[in-house]
Amino acid sequence: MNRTIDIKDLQGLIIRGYGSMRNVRYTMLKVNDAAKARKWLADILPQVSDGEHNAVTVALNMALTFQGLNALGLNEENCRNFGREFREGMVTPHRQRLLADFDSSDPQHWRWGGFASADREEKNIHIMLMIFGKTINELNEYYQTLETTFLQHGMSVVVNLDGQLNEGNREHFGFRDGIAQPLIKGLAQEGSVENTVAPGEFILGYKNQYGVYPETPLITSQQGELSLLSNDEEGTGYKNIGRNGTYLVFRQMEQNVEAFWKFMNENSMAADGTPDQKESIKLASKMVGRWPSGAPLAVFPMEDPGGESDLDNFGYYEQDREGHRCPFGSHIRRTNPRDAFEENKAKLSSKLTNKHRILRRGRSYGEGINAGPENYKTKGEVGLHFICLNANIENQFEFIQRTWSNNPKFQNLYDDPDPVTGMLENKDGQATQNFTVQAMPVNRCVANVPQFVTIRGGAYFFLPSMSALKYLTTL
Ligand code: N7H
Repeated sequence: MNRTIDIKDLQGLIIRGYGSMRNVRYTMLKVNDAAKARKWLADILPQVSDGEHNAVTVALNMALTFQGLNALGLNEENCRNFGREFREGMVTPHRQRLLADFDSSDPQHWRWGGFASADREEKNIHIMLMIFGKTINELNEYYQTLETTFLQHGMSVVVNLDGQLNEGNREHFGFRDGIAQPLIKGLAQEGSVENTVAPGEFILGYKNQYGVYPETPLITSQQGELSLLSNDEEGTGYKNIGRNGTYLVFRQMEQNVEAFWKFMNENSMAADGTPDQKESIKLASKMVGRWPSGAPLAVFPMEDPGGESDLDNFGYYEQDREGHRCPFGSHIRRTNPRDAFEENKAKLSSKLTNKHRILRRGRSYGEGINAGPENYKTKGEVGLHFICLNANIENQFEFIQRTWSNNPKFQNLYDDPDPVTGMLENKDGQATQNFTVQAMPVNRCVANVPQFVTIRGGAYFFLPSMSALKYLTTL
């Protein structure tokens, strides 16, 4: 039996995306004085939003990198007990290959978190503050009060990244986002059994989809006020600093909206070369798997019903086993194949895919223009501050990115990586990257899909529980 989820000990971000607070600032901090930083953390702790209280005007959550734990004073042995991907970070040569961060997405060019940050001490990121505000003024005001205190406590800002939820929750290509999320078993969330996932997939210290506890960091070398932490569920006798916390993946992904819609327009013209907006939107929606309104193609195959749709209670097995509605290679079908994964029956498919789910908490950055086939010139750079939460970065985020999105052979396809997040900029040799639309009597192959998204920064973080944050102040 799983223990009841201790909502009060979770940081709020695990439970909610703070949708009513439209503005966000991600403040990446470097700790220059451990003792002062711990004092600051102790002072600020009452302001951190937990899972129980839903803040209204401003909210604060925080996460740490591996270097950050060390900089706050967690000793080498205890730091070594954290998950390997987190310890190594997002930018080892191995991980660069695994995530396919090449060419303009190469961590060499990243603005933050890349190879340069690993080498240059002043660019090391230790703590990320996630500051949410209902209005931009409320956010700025709250930020000012925080800034005054963290600067006084020996911390410096490496980078500030602002973001927001665009109107209608549309990401910059023009599609309603943030709809599909797994529901956590044991929380009062209503939804289908297929979409309800064991808490241990998203929160450390609870059983996961395999019925076991996910690998969790333990305090094996005595330090700090250990009574603040609970015992390891598996009975090792050590304290579990991971319990009620999780890992957080952050990727700054620039979106080339002009390239996206120009490609859709060029590949949807009528035989005589005249543009066809409707077909352009249809092709883009086939690539995403939902229409701009958010309505899923698996349920609305012919046209966008319009409005705003948050429909998420659907599968592919019964109504779309052949991919004629929502193509196998579309972004949402391959990042969550739901009940139709490979040749498995529905129940088994759901069981397998639920071992690779993520909680998405990202937000857009740059000015939104509500893009479409005739409106694709953005005012400056735009993109997604992609954030996801998972208990095991390798089995969840990295698995989705590598095995499902980057894989051109996904679900018996041939040269088809994820059109949104899997395309390479420079494909080797003669090979092309395509997008296949399954159809009767023949499939349509849309050839030479370019890369629409470029990685500009990123890092792996640990999102501690409220009690683990408190423990860190006692080191
Ligand atoms: Fe994706 N997009 O605008 O095309 N994503 N995504 N994503 N994504 C989703 O269902 C987008 C990225 C997932 O359960 C929607 O809420 C863009 C990464 C998953 O059915 C749209 C970027 C990863 C889902 C987009 C981006 C994922 C999902 C539909 C980057 C993981 C849920 C709205 C710039 C490695 C699938 C919705 C499900 C949905 C877009 C990144 C994963 C519109 C533009 C890096 C699991």
